[in-house]
Amino acid sequence: MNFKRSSLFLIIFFFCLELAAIADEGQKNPNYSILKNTKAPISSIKIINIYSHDSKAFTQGLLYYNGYLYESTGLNGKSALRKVNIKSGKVLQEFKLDQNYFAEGITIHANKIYQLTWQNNIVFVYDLLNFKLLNNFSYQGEGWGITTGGKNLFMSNGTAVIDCIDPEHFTVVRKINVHDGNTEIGNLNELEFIRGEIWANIFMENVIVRISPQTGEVLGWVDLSKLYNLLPGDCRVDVLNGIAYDQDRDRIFITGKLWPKIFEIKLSTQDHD
Ligand SMILES: [Ca+2]
Repeated sequence: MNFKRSSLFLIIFFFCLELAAIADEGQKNPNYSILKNTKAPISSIKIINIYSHDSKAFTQGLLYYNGYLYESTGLNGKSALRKVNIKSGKVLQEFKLDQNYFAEGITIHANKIYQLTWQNNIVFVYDLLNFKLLNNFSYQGEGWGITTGGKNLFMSNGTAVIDCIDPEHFTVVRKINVHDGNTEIGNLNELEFIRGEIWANIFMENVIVRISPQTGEVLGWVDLSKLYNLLPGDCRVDVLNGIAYDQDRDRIFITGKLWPKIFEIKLSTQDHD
């Protein structure tokens, strides 16, 4: 009994050490290794505004729609769909999921909200206005991020493949293999469709990759490592996760899991108008 207990303790101890090492590596070494080898342009960022964000929100999906942010939070028992006031960070409307579900990315298409789940293989479809559950579809594999290109949806599952999805039946129309030159880019997480490109943050890294929806080719990188310096030192934060885009005012919002802030940013080396 004692042996079993001490073995268990040792396993937990080393697991925690490993987690701490990973987190520490992420903080100390913000320059993702691909950035040393890529031929695609690397942008840094300018901070335009800083807003409050619920530091208990384990953000898995973020989007902007008609003046509000919509957010999906994960973890079993804490998963929810939220409508949020940008300036105050206050939650204006919320639907809590059953504890069996771990929510992931969200997108809005045709006045409906699509919310992925991580390993439940199910996407929930809600009415945009009242968050009433309208429908659901099942899919193969894990659900990570989702966004809309207008006609079709784009969905990530943690690999280097983004599925292009027909929103009517939630079936895969085609697959997009994401690559930077000859290097496959995996761990694609939260997504946003921005100026005709798919932007994805990379799980456990402080970078966003800009992807051609047509070819999967990497068009550029955004280095977001400076955001960590702007988070309060005493708060417990998890990884960067969450990109939202206001097309009307060309505003980009970034946050992370348990981050107390949402940042409005611009690229400091704009390669477009
Ligand atoms: Ca998003």
